[in-house]
Amino acid sequence: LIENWFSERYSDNLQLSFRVQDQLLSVKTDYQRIDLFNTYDFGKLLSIDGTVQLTEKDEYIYHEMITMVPYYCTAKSDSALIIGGGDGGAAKRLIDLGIKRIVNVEIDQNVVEISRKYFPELADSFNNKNVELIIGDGIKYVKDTDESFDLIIIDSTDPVGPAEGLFNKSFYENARARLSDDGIIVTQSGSPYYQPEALKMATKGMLDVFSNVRTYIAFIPTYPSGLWSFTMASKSEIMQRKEKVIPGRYFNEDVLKGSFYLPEFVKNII
Ligand code: AG3
Repeated sequence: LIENWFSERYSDNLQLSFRVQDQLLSVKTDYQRIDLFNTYDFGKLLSIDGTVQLTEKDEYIYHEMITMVPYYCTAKSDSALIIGGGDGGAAKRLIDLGIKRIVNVEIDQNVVEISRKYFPELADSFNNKNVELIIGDGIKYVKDTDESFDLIIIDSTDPVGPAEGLFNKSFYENARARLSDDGIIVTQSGSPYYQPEALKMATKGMLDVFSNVRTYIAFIPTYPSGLWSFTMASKSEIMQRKEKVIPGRYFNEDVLKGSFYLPEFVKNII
């Protein structure tokens, strides 16, 4: 933190900086370093290992897109598993979508505690009767559980450090075994511009295990380049649900269709 600016480094020669009022917290946990800032333009900002995870102002874009797109692409979604997502933002949208059984497996208890204190509107989802919060390793959880889910949502950090094991064939194989026949698994897959390897890893890993894999994109101003990718997969053909689309703040019927239309350079990665 230099002169009250927090910066996320994209490369040796480029970073995005947020001017901050103050730093609220900095902790080194067993898994990662977590920092929290009060920024001028985006409200509270949570970073993990120097990378922006969420801000108060634009978290809705990421959280709507990682939940609502796959939701409207499944025939039914009675149950969902979230891996990561310790802030509660993804669980919150799944509750709003009416999903009755939500299991959220977060590896780092500190993320949950910090969110409870600083992002209570998000973490409040962990008090909902439909949500079961498990502090544990998602990779191990998909191996050990015998429950199956209509939606599996991987709301992880970038594929370096603790989240690396969430982007490979062996993880996707175990996750597939926990997915119902028409279910969908989705992962955040990085910035196509600055992190093409993340998108490549997710696509390749899912294609190793699933016959249907689709990439979609969203505009997220606080993430590297602003252009963000998500990759989803299913055992069965992916089709839009026959149900009226209820808009969020970013997501709507047009976004549901349009987010699958990819720029040529993105198509060339996958
Ligand atoms: N998880 C995805 C964050 C990835 C951001 N990467 C980066 N800034 N380099 C977000 C957690 C919100 N639930």
